Amino acid sequence: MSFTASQSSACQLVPASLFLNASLSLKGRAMSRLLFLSAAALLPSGALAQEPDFSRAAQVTVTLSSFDFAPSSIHLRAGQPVVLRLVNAAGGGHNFSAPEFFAASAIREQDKGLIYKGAIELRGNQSKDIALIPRKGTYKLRCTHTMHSMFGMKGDIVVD
Ligand SMILES: [Cu+2]
Repeated sequence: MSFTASQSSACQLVPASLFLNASLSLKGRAMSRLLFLSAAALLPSGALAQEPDFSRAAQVTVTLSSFDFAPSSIHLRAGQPVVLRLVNAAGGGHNFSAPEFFAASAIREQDKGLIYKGAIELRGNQSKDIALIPRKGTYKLRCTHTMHSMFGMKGDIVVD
């Protein structure tokens, strides 16, 4: 910026610069509001794009008992949303432990808390639903409760 002749007439310069600042900040505010609005408009669709529609997902029931998974070989389609319904038919607790499977899958946001250290715990006669999108692979499944897998409580999950 160069101040030449106008520098002497400060009384004219000051209001002009105030006006300029005011119009700039108005523009800035309008611009940030516009950016905010477009960001807000993007958020819901972005969230939808990330969170798939599980309402029409196939449901696959896995029954846990002492000491078995039924079926012991779970077959899923890669990339297809699915709701795993885990049903503990036993009076005692069991878990559905498949750390590699869960790590490879896209878990529905609200269900992430069901998994602790790669396993879903079920008290006696408890059921839990977990929605996810599995990734191609073969994964080990077992119950990590003491001796349960030795007694036969193990299986696999085949995703193709
Ligand atoms: Cu068990």
